[in-house]
Amino acid sequence: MPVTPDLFADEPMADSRPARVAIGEQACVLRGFALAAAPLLWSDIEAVARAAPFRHMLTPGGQRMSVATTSCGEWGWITDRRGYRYARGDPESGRPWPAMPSSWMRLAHDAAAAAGFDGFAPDACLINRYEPGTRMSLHQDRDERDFGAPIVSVSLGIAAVFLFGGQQRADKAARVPLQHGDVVVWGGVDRLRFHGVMPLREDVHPLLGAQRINLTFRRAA
Ligand code: MD3
Ligand code: FE
Repeated sequence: MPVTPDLFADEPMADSRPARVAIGEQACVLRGFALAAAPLLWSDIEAVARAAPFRHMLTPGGQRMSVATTSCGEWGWITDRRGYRYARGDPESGRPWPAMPSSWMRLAHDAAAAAGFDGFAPDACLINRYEPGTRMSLHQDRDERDFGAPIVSVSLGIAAVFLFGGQQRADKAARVPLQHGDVVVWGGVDRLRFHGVMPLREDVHPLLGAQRINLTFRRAA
């Protein structure tokens, strides 16, 4: 068989609209939705991290998280020996979190709308940094006041395998590959499903290097 190099293996689909792939009744992947925005997102992330550096927070049980985190927006997600919660300021600096860029807010709003959730106005963006070997174990997101709002997640950098479980921790989890530029929206009946991320494989991304960054947009308060 002739070996034909696939010139377009890493290119977005030529089709103008990114594919919308349902992974639950009210959860879907918008493939490549953030691809065009990625270079600006990345330079904004670097600016946020200069003002509020990535850090490995402690779980309430005293374990250092392998994922490094920071936040922007009115509220930031934190954890320490006192518990998981949202805080108005960065506990490391005592200053407010950096503002959420308006282009990020628009992107999150438009992704939510494309998934059927109108009027999403996030007041928090948690920024997770994964290096090769880093994982996130199965958990639910329940620190937000109102579970009626969806959560929008943007994946950048090295690809990862997302674990999408059920309402109970023991429910079998589906494996969803997430690539640079993919956006996932969760809401309604899927809002409290258990989820996690498989250990990141060793790889180098042309824009971000040897890491994966995940932005999660939330309505915290
Ligand atoms: C699924 N982050 O920060 S995407 C988290 O890739 C988190 O960094 C992962 O889980 C990451 O809490 C996964 C975000 C996500 C957020 C909320 C969800 C996935 C969700 C709610 C229900 C189901
Ligand atoms: Fe989560």
